[in-house]
Amino acid sequence: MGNTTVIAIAGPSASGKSLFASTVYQELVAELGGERISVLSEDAYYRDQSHLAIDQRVLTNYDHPSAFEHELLVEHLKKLRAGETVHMPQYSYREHTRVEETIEVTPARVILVEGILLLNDPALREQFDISVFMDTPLDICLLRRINRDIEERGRSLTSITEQYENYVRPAFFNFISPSKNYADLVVTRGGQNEIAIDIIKTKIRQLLAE
Ligand code: UZR
Ligand code: MG
Repeated sequence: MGNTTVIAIAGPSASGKSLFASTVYQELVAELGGERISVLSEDAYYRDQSHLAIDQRVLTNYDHPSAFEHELLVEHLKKLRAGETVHMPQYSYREHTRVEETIEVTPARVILVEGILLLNDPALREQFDISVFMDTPLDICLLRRINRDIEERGRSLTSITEQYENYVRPAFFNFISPSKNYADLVVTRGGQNEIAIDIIKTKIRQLLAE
């Protein structure tokens, strides 16, 4: 598709998607410079909820496709392909809404996008040239999620286990796991799979050399 290659990295919550994407990105930037690669995160496209009170915001099911403004992500990918700069929203997990500031993302030869429900949406799938799925075992994801959400997202153990049973686990079986069928590449273990990271880096180097 055109002169832009979009690589999607999908998979369950806390499976290592962000780590995988940022490792690929940072290692390639150190090697080749940053102008020809950009990274987008599906989480940044959680819908704005600033019109709701905070005790209302926590009631949202963040693991359901409707929680994301996928239309905006599709629009941004199309603009980037057309050579336009976009302003990616920024999301606060503590406030459960977007913050005022946005991040400028410039068009690039290779765009990495990471998020839980990317491969579930047909309109988004059309935008992806290469799709990767992090097939990290669910128990490992849960352990990582407990540590991360306490340390980085200001959660209590009770809120994590409640969310997990009510939303995260069902979403895995209903939406995330079936979307694995759309992946070109399935990565075991997640963000620390060095061979998989190397394969994607090799592919990107090849694209940039064309
Ligand atoms: P990753 N999420 C929150 O906990 N709060 C929010 O305001 C928005 C999202 C969680 C969301 C999902 N779920 O499982 C996870 N819940 O962020 C996706 N409940 O992010 O892929 O980095 O784990
Ligand atoms: Mg993440």
